[in-house]
Amino acid sequence: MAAPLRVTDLPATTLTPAATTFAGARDLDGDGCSDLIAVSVAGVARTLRMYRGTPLGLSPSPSSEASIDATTSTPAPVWLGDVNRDGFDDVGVTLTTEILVYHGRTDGLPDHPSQRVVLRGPDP
Ligand SMILES: [Ca+2]
Ligand SMILES: [Ca+2]
Repeated sequence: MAAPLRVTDLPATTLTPAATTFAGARDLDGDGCSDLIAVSVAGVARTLRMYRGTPLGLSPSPSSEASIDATTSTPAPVWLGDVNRDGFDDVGVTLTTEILVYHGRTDGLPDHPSQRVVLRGPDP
């Protein structure tokens, strides 16, 4: 009987740059492989990055990225499904009171969000 495989025996894939929060697995670019999306925080900069899934596994380097115009300390990415029904999965970044929506496309992430959704409007 073979010895059980330990996690530390597996080759490691290190994401660069380091990510703070992440979400997987949907297909942002529509190539049939699920992708990883991650947010990194460096000083005042918040960046959303896509790490492409491939038949050989997850790429350790981002294939596309978008800056997040927010000062929230820990923006969190979330898959939204295909909100605009164009065949590409879409990504949201949750901030304190709003969600920024990035529509998927063959290039991966667009440079800027396509929509800003305020979670709570003014009281009636
Ligand atoms: Ca993909
Ligand atoms: Ca879509």
